[in-house]
Amino acid sequence: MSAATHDRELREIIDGLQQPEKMISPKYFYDERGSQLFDQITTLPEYYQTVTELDIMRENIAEITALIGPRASLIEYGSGSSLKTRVLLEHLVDLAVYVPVDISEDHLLASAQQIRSELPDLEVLPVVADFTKQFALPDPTVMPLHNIVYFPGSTIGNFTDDDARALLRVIHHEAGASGAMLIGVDLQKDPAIIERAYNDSSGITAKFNLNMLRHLNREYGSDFDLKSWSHNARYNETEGRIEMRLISSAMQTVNIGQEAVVFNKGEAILTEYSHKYSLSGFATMAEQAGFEVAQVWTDPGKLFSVQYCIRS
Ligand code: SAH
Ligand code: AVI
Repeated sequence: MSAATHDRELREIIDGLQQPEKMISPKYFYDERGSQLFDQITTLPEYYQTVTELDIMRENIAEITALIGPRASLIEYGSGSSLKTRVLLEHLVDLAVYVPVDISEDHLLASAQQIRSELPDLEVLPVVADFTKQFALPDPTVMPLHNIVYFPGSTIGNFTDDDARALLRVIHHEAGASGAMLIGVDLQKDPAIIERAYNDSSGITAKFNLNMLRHLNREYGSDFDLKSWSHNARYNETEGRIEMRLISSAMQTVNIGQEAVVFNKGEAILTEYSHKYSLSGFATMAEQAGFEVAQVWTDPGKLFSVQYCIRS
Protein backbone atom coordinates (compact mmCIF):
# COMPACT_ATOMS: atom_id res chain seq x y z
CA MET A 1 0.00 0.00 0.00
CA SER A 2 1.36 3.45 -0.88
CA ALA A 3 2.08 5.96 1.92
CA ALA A 4 -0.63 8.26 0.50
CA THR A 5 -3.26 5.47 0.61
CA HIS A 6 -2.17 4.56 4.13
CA ASP A 7 -2.51 8.18 5.30
CA ARG A 8 -5.89 8.59 3.59
CA GLU A 9 -7.20 5.40 5.19
CA LEU A 10 -5.86 6.37 8.63
CA ARG A 11 -7.67 9.73 8.30
CA GLU A 12 -10.85 7.92 7.21
CA ILE A 13 -10.70 5.57 10.23
CA ILE A 14 -10.12 8.46 12.66
CA ASP A 15 -12.96 10.47 11.06
CA GLY A 16 -15.29 7.51 11.56
CA LEU A 17 -14.30 7.22 15.22
CA GLN A 18 -15.03 10.90 15.73
CA GLN A 19 -18.64 10.69 14.49
CA PRO A 20 -21.48 10.92 17.06
CA GLU A 21 -22.02 7.19 16.40
CA LYS A 22 -18.52 5.77 16.07
CA MET A 23 -18.04 3.66 12.95
CA ILE A 24 -15.39 1.93 10.85
CA SER A 25 -15.97 0.83 7.24
CA PRO A 26 -16.45 -2.93 6.77
CA LYS A 27 -13.68 -2.89 4.16
CA TYR A 28 -11.26 -3.01 7.14
CA PHE A 29 -12.41 -6.56 7.95
CA TYR A 30 -10.37 -7.86 5.09
CA ASP A 31 -6.73 -8.48 5.82
CA GLU A 32 -5.50 -12.01 5.06
CA ARG A 33 -6.96 -13.39 8.31
CA GLY A 34 -10.24 -11.54 7.71
CA SER A 35 -10.55 -13.08 4.24
CA GLN A 36 -9.89 -16.53 5.70
CA LEU A 37 -12.47 -15.98 8.43
CA PHE A 38 -14.99 -14.86 5.79
CA ASP A 39 -14.30 -18.08 3.88
CA GLN A 40 -15.05 -20.00 7.10
CA ILE A 41 -18.30 -18.05 7.52
CA THR A 42 -19.41 -19.19 4.05
CA THR A 43 -19.26 -22.82 5.23
CA LEU A 44 -21.32 -22.27 8.43
CA PRO A 45 -24.72 -23.98 8.52
CA GLU A 46 -26.32 -20.71 9.69
CA TYR A 47 -24.88 -18.63 6.83
CA TYR A 48 -27.46 -19.55 4.18
CA GLN A 49 -26.23 -16.95 1.66
CA THR A 50 -23.26 -18.67 0.01
CA VAL A 51 -24.73 -22.14 -0.44
CA THR A 52 -28.00 -20.66 -1.70
CA GLU A 53 -26.32 -18.34 -4.20
CA LEU A 54 -24.14 -21.20 -5.45
CA ASP A 55 -27.22 -23.38 -5.94
CA ILE A 56 -28.97 -20.57 -7.87
CA MET A 57 -25.91 -20.18 -10.10
CA ARG A 58 -25.62 -23.92 -10.78
CA GLU A 59 -29.34 -24.33 -11.38
CA ASN A 60 -29.54 -21.49 -13.91
CA ILE A 61 -26.09 -21.48 -15.48
CA ALA A 62 -27.36 -22.28 -18.99
CA GLU A 63 -29.67 -19.27 -18.99
CA ILE A 64 -27.01 -17.05 -17.40
CA THR A 65 -24.33 -17.96 -19.94
CA ALA A 66 -26.80 -17.47 -22.82
CA LEU A 67 -27.55 -13.94 -21.59
CA ILE A 68 -23.87 -13.07 -21.13
CA GLY A 69 -22.88 -14.43 -24.54
CA PRO A 70 -19.41 -15.11 -25.94
CA ARG A 71 -16.11 -13.26 -25.54
CA ALA A 72 -17.04 -11.18 -22.51
CA SER A 73 -14.67 -9.51 -20.10
CA LEU A 74 -15.74 -10.66 -16.61
CA ILE A 75 -14.93 -8.01 -14.01
CA GLU A 76 -15.68 -9.10 -10.45
CA TYR A 77 -16.09 -6.67 -7.56
CA GLY A 78 -14.97 -8.08 -4.18
CA SER A 79 -13.94 -11.44 -5.61
CA GLY A 80 -12.52 -12.97 -2.40
CA SER A 81 -11.85 -16.66 -3.14
CA SER A 82 -13.86 -16.51 -6.43
CA LEU A 83 -15.92 -19.49 -5.27
CA LYS A 84 -19.13 -18.77 -7.20
CA THR A 85 -17.17 -17.37 -10.11
CA ARG A 86 -15.89 -20.84 -10.89
CA VAL A 87 -19.38 -21.83 -12.03
CA LEU A 88 -19.24 -18.97 -14.55
CA LEU A 89 -15.62 -19.55 -15.55
CA GLU A 90 -16.34 -23.20 -16.32
CA HIS A 91 -19.38 -22.43 -18.49
CA LEU A 92 -18.91 -19.07 -20.23
CA VAL A 93 -18.11 -19.42 -23.92
CA ASP A 94 -14.80 -18.04 -25.13
CA LEU A 95 -14.32 -15.75 -22.12
CA ALA A 96 -11.87 -12.96 -23.09
CA VAL A 97 -10.50 -12.18 -19.63
CA TYR A 98 -11.28 -12.49 -15.93
CA VAL A 99 -10.54 -9.40 -13.81
CA PRO A 100 -11.05 -10.05 -10.07
CA VAL A 101 -10.94 -6.83 -8.03
CA ASP A 102 -10.40 -6.95 -4.28
CA ILE A 103 -8.86 -4.93 -1.46
CA SER A 104 -7.38 -7.99 0.31
CA GLU A 105 -4.13 -8.20 -1.64
CA ASP A 106 -2.49 -11.49 -0.63
CA HIS A 107 -5.77 -13.37 -0.72
CA LEU A 108 -6.67 -11.97 -4.15
CA LEU A 109 -3.28 -12.79 -5.68
CA ALA A 110 -3.32 -16.34 -4.26
CA SER A 111 -6.89 -16.91 -5.57
CA ALA A 112 -5.94 -15.55 -9.01
CA GLN A 113 -2.92 -17.87 -9.11
CA GLN A 114 -5.11 -20.81 -8.16
CA ILE A 115 -7.55 -20.03 -11.00
CA ARG A 116 -4.68 -19.72 -13.48
CA SER A 117 -3.51 -23.19 -12.50
CA GLU A 118 -7.05 -24.60 -12.87
CA LEU A 119 -7.78 -22.80 -16.18
CA PRO A 120 -4.41 -22.25 -17.89
CA ASP A 121 -5.99 -20.92 -21.11
CA LEU A 122 -7.83 -18.11 -19.36
CA GLU A 123 -6.23 -14.68 -18.96
CA VAL A 124 -6.61 -13.66 -15.30
CA LEU A 125 -5.71 -10.04 -14.47
CA PRO A 126 -6.26 -9.34 -10.75
CA VAL A 127 -6.58 -5.72 -9.58
CA VAL A 128 -5.82 -4.81 -5.97
CA ALA A 129 -8.06 -1.82 -5.34
CA ASP A 130 -10.72 -0.25 -3.17
CA PHE A 131 -13.62 -0.39 -5.61
CA THR A 132 -15.30 2.61 -3.96
CA LYS A 133 -12.43 4.77 -5.28
CA GLN A 134 -11.39 5.26 -8.89
CA PHE A 135 -9.20 2.46 -10.21
CA ALA A 136 -7.81 1.51 -13.62
CA LEU A 137 -8.83 -1.67 -15.40
CA PRO A 138 -6.05 -3.64 -17.11
CA ASP A 139 -5.89 -4.11 -20.90
CA PRO A 140 -6.64 -7.71 -21.90
CA THR A 141 -4.74 -9.47 -24.69
CA VAL A 142 -7.97 -10.50 -26.44
CA MET A 143 -10.38 -7.66 -27.26
CA PRO A 144 -13.67 -8.41 -25.41
CA LEU A 145 -17.06 -7.90 -27.09
CA HIS A 146 -18.53 -6.46 -23.89
CA ASN A 147 -18.00 -6.07 -20.14
CA ILE A 148 -19.92 -8.04 -17.55
CA VAL A 149 -19.56 -6.74 -14.01
CA TYR A 150 -20.09 -9.60 -11.58
CA PHE A 151 -20.89 -8.54 -8.00
CA PRO A 152 -21.87 -11.64 -6.01
CA GLY A 153 -22.33 -12.30 -2.30
CA SER A 154 -24.72 -9.39 -1.70
CA THR A 155 -21.70 -7.23 -0.88
CA ILE A 156 -23.87 -4.37 -2.23
CA GLY A 157 -25.85 -4.76 1.04
CA ASN A 158 -22.84 -3.58 3.04
CA PHE A 159 -23.40 -0.05 1.71
CA THR A 160 -25.94 2.56 2.76
CA ASP A 161 -28.61 3.13 0.08
CA ASP A 162 -26.90 6.33 -1.10
CA ASP A 163 -23.48 4.68 -1.31
CA ALA A 164 -24.97 1.59 -2.97
CA ARG A 165 -26.62 3.75 -5.66
CA ALA A 166 -23.33 5.61 -6.20
CA LEU A 167 -21.45 2.30 -6.57
CA LEU A 168 -24.09 0.93 -8.97
CA ARG A 169 -23.67 4.08 -11.08
CA VAL A 170 -19.92 3.43 -11.29
CA ILE A 171 -20.63 -0.19 -12.28
CA HIS A 172 -23.12 1.08 -14.87
CA HIS A 173 -20.36 3.20 -16.38
CA GLU A 174 -17.86 0.31 -16.18
CA ALA A 175 -20.25 -2.06 -17.95
CA GLY A 176 -20.54 0.37 -20.87
CA ALA A 177 -23.26 0.57 -23.50
CA SER A 178 -23.22 -3.11 -24.48
CA GLY A 179 -22.41 -4.51 -21.03
CA ALA A 180 -24.44 -5.76 -18.08
CA MET A 181 -24.21 -6.49 -14.35
CA LEU A 182 -24.78 -9.88 -12.69
CA ILE A 183 -25.34 -9.30 -8.99
CA GLY A 184 -26.12 -11.38 -5.90
CA VAL A 185 -28.80 -9.76 -3.72
CA ASP A 186 -29.86 -11.12 -0.32
CA LEU A 187 -33.61 -10.97 0.31
CA GLN A 188 -35.80 -9.98 3.24
CA LYS A 189 -37.05 -12.95 5.24
CA ASP A 190 -37.83 -14.10 8.78
CA PRO A 191 -35.52 -11.93 10.96
CA ALA A 192 -34.66 -14.98 13.11
CA ILE A 193 -32.99 -16.67 10.10
CA ILE A 194 -31.03 -13.50 9.36
CA GLU A 195 -29.93 -12.93 12.96
CA ARG A 196 -28.74 -16.54 13.25
CA ALA A 197 -26.52 -16.06 10.17
CA TYR A 198 -24.64 -13.25 11.98
CA ASN A 199 -24.59 -14.90 15.43
CA ASP A 200 -23.33 -18.37 14.51
CA SER A 201 -22.95 -20.97 17.22
CA SER A 202 -19.21 -21.53 16.48
CA GLY A 203 -18.40 -17.86 17.05
CA ILE A 204 -16.66 -17.37 13.68
CA THR A 205 -18.57 -14.17 12.88
CA ALA A 206 -17.52 -12.79 16.28
CA LYS A 207 -13.87 -13.55 15.43
CA PHE A 208 -14.34 -11.93 12.00
CA ASN A 209 -15.75 -8.79 13.62
CA LEU A 210 -13.01 -8.57 16.27
CA ASN A 211 -10.30 -9.21 13.70
CA MET A 212 -10.96 -5.71 12.36
CA LEU A 213 -9.32 -4.29 15.50
CA ARG A 214 -6.31 -6.60 15.13
CA HIS A 215 -6.01 -5.42 11.50
CA LEU A 216 -6.14 -1.75 12.55
CA ASN A 217 -3.53 -2.31 15.28
CA ARG A 218 -1.12 -3.94 12.84
CA GLU A 219 -1.67 -1.76 9.78
CA TYR A 220 -2.47 1.64 11.30
CA GLY A 221 -0.66 1.46 14.66
CA SER A 222 -3.71 1.70 16.94
CA ASP A 223 -3.73 0.05 20.37
CA PHE A 224 -7.16 -1.56 20.66
CA ASP A 225 -7.18 -4.15 23.46
CA LEU A 226 -9.08 -7.02 21.82
CA LYS A 227 -10.04 -8.50 25.21
CA SER A 228 -12.24 -5.53 26.03
CA TRP A 229 -14.50 -5.73 22.97
CA SER A 230 -17.35 -8.05 22.09
CA HIS A 231 -19.38 -8.91 18.99
CA ASN A 232 -22.96 -7.75 18.53
CA ALA A 233 -25.25 -8.29 15.52
CA ARG A 234 -28.94 -7.51 15.41
CA TYR A 235 -31.55 -7.08 12.70
CA ASN A 236 -33.05 -3.61 12.41
CA GLU A 237 -36.53 -4.34 11.04
CA THR A 238 -37.29 -0.70 10.23
CA GLU A 239 -34.19 -0.36 8.05
CA GLY A 240 -34.24 -3.97 6.80
CA ARG A 241 -30.62 -4.60 7.72
CA ILE A 242 -28.25 -6.39 10.03
CA GLU A 243 -26.20 -3.96 12.07
CA MET A 244 -22.94 -5.35 13.35
CA ARG A 245 -21.10 -3.62 16.14
CA LEU A 246 -18.17 -4.05 18.51
CA ILE A 247 -19.09 -3.18 22.11
CA SER A 248 -16.59 -1.83 24.62
CA SER A 249 -16.74 -3.74 27.90
CA ALA A 250 -15.09 -0.90 29.86
CA MET A 251 -14.40 2.80 29.75
CA GLN A 252 -11.16 3.04 27.80
CA THR A 253 -8.97 5.24 25.61
CA VAL A 254 -7.66 4.01 22.28
CA ASN A 255 -4.76 5.74 20.55
CA ILE A 256 -4.73 5.91 16.77
CA GLY A 257 -2.49 8.20 14.71
CA GLN A 258 -2.16 11.40 16.73
CA GLU A 259 -5.63 10.99 18.25
CA ALA A 260 -6.91 9.50 21.50
CA VAL A 261 -10.48 8.19 21.26
CA VAL A 262 -12.43 7.71 24.50
CA PHE A 263 -15.06 4.95 24.76
CA ASN A 264 -17.60 4.61 27.53
CA LYS A 265 -18.47 1.22 28.96
CA GLY A 266 -21.08 -0.30 26.62
CA GLU A 267 -20.31 2.13 23.79
CA ALA A 268 -20.28 0.67 20.30
CA ILE A 269 -18.38 0.94 17.04
CA LEU A 270 -20.64 0.25 14.05
CA THR A 271 -18.63 -2.08 11.78
CA GLU A 272 -21.15 -3.27 9.18
CA TYR A 273 -24.60 -2.92 7.71
CA SER A 274 -25.90 -5.86 5.73
CA HIS A 275 -29.08 -4.79 3.95
CA LYS A 276 -31.69 -7.35 2.93
CA TYR A 277 -33.82 -6.26 -0.01
CA SER A 278 -37.28 -6.85 -1.42
CA LEU A 279 -37.19 -7.58 -5.16
CA SER A 280 -39.05 -4.34 -5.86
CA GLY A 281 -36.80 -2.35 -3.49
CA PHE A 282 -33.66 -3.54 -5.25
CA ALA A 283 -35.19 -2.95 -8.70
CA THR A 284 -35.93 0.67 -7.73
CA MET A 285 -32.38 1.20 -6.49
CA ALA A 286 -30.96 -0.34 -9.69
CA GLU A 287 -33.25 1.89 -11.81
CA GLN A 288 -32.01 4.97 -9.97
CA ALA A 289 -28.50 3.96 -11.06
CA GLY A 290 -29.54 3.52 -14.72
CA PHE A 291 -30.13 -0.24 -14.69
CA GLU A 292 -33.16 -2.31 -15.61
CA VAL A 293 -33.47 -5.70 -13.93
CA ALA A 294 -33.84 -8.00 -16.94
CA GLN A 295 -33.88 -11.37 -15.15
CA VAL A 296 -34.11 -12.58 -11.55
CA TRP A 297 -33.33 -16.09 -10.32
CA THR A 298 -34.13 -17.18 -6.76
CA ASP A 299 -34.10 -20.38 -4.72
CA PRO A 300 -37.35 -22.18 -3.80
CA GLY A 301 -37.33 -20.60 -0.30
CA LYS A 302 -36.77 -17.09 -1.78
CA LEU A 303 -33.83 -16.56 0.55
CA PHE A 304 -31.46 -15.07 -2.02
CA SER A 305 -31.48 -13.80 -5.60
CA VAL A 306 -29.13 -13.44 -8.53
CA GLN A 307 -30.10 -10.62 -10.88
CA TYR A 308 -29.07 -9.72 -14.42
CA CYS A 309 -29.25 -5.98 -14.98
CA ILE A 310 -28.92 -4.16 -18.28
CA ARG A 311 -28.88 -0.44 -19.15
CA SER A 312 -32.33 1.06 -19.02
N1 SAH B 1 -17.56 -12.34 -3.60
C1 SAH B 1 -17.20 -13.25 -2.55
C2 SAH B 1 -16.61 -12.55 -1.34
C3 SAH B 1 -17.58 -11.65 -0.59
S1 SAH B 1 -16.80 -11.00 0.88
C4 SAH B 1 -18.42 -14.05 -2.16
O1 SAH B 1 -19.49 -13.75 -2.66
O2 SAH B 1 -18.32 -14.99 -1.38
C5 SAH B 1 -16.57 -9.35 0.36
C6 SAH B 1 -15.29 -9.21 -0.48
O3 SAH B 1 -15.20 -7.88 -0.94
C7 SAH B 1 -14.00 -9.50 0.30
O4 SAH B 1 -13.16 -10.33 -0.45
C8 SAH B 1 -13.39 -8.12 0.53
O5 SAH B 1 -11.98 -8.15 0.60
C9 SAH B 1 -13.91 -7.35 -0.65
N2 SAH B 1 -14.12 -5.94 -0.40
C10 SAH B 1 -14.89 -5.39 0.57
N3 SAH B 1 -14.88 -4.05 0.47
C11 SAH B 1 -14.10 -3.75 -0.61
C12 SAH B 1 -13.71 -2.54 -1.25
N4 SAH B 1 -14.12 -1.35 -0.80
N5 SAH B 1 -12.91 -2.62 -2.34
C13 SAH B 1 -12.48 -3.82 -2.81
N6 SAH B 1 -12.81 -5.00 -2.25
C14 SAH B 1 -13.61 -4.96 -1.16
C1 AVI C 1 -19.50 -9.64 2.38
N1 AVI C 1 -20.80 -9.43 3.03
C2 AVI C 1 -21.89 -9.46 2.06
C3 AVI C 1 -21.03 -10.28 4.19
C4 AVI C 1 -22.45 -10.04 4.76
O1 AVI C 1 -23.13 -11.02 5.01
O2 AVI C 1 -22.86 -8.89 4.88
C5 AVI C 1 -19.99 -10.05 5.28
C6 AVI C 1 -20.32 -10.72 6.56
N2 AVI C 1 -20.47 -10.11 7.71
C7 AVI C 1 -20.76 -11.00 8.64
N3 AVI C 1 -20.82 -12.18 8.08
C8 AVI C 1 -20.53 -12.05 6.78
